[in-house]
Amino acid sequence: MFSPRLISKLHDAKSIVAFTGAGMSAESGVPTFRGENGIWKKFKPEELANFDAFIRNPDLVWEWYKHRKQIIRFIQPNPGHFALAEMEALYPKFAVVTQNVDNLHRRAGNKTVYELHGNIERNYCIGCGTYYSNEEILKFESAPKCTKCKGLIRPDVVWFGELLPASQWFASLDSAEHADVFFSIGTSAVVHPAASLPLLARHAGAFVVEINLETTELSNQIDEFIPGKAGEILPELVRLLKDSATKE
Ligand code: BJW
Ligand code: ZN
Repeated sequence: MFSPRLISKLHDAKSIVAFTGAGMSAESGVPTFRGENGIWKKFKPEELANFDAFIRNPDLVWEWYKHRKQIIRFIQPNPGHFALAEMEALYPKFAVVTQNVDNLHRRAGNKTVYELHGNIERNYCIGCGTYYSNEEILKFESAPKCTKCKGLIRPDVVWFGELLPASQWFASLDSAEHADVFFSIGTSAVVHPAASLPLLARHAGAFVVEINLETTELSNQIDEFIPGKAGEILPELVRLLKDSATKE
């Protein structure tokens, strides 16, 4: 499953980046966005994942996020997440750069996690910026309002047309530019600017590996494509790395 070239690159590597998308959490039971089982088969992204849609129909957007928040509350990290947490301990520099908003990488134990599209467990008032936890607002049937200024409360996620959080973006850029091996895992790599990171890393010298159930636009522009489930491939890879470390 793993080429000798990849194993040798991982053996020599000092700095690793795992860039993840919705496919990373699919085996935990979080629906992906696109494709056959994608959540956007049922809802159009332009109706829900942008600020204008929220202002036009806050209750509909709230209903959609409430549904997803409730899914995320009751799921667990999968073996792929735990494998990335184990991998972090094997390298001097290791960063998870995630497009996911589900917080599963931190829950699995990864310490350096950059969240490019926010975090669905946080919410803030669009009027005064006060933060609210899910516990405080999940009881509401319709879009919750701020207790201080009556402004609408939105999830702290990045919608289309919005800028990515600057600190997370620049830290991700920096880690991509300095990565020896860069994994792109479970993402269709169509949403920019996040999707530019794998090729940016490659141009900066990283060995770029994609793990996905199916090929993407990225697949023929990188060093190695590994077909299959992240939750199966990553634990196998970590087992191999640990075995080779103990034999040295
Ligand atoms: C498995 C698996 C298993 C399944 N194992 N694999 C042209 C060029 C550049 C940019 C643009 C452009 N036109 C428009 C834009 C801007 C836009 C954009 O990129 N649009 C494209 C769709 C064209 N980008 C933006 O608007 C961004 N902001 C921005 O650019 O700011 C500058 C700006 C300012 C003002 C005006 C214009 C620009 C913001 C993007 C925000 C994205 N937000 C979302 C929603 C987050 C909140 C929420 O969760 O509700 O983020 S959209 C959605 O897509 C979500 C995801 O993070 C993101 C990426 O999806 P991902 O993770 O790749 O999931 P899928 O479902 O697509 O793929 C899953 C993959 O997993 C598949 O490949 C499966 O095969 C695989 N898989 N099971 C391994 N077990
Ligand atoms: Zn407020």
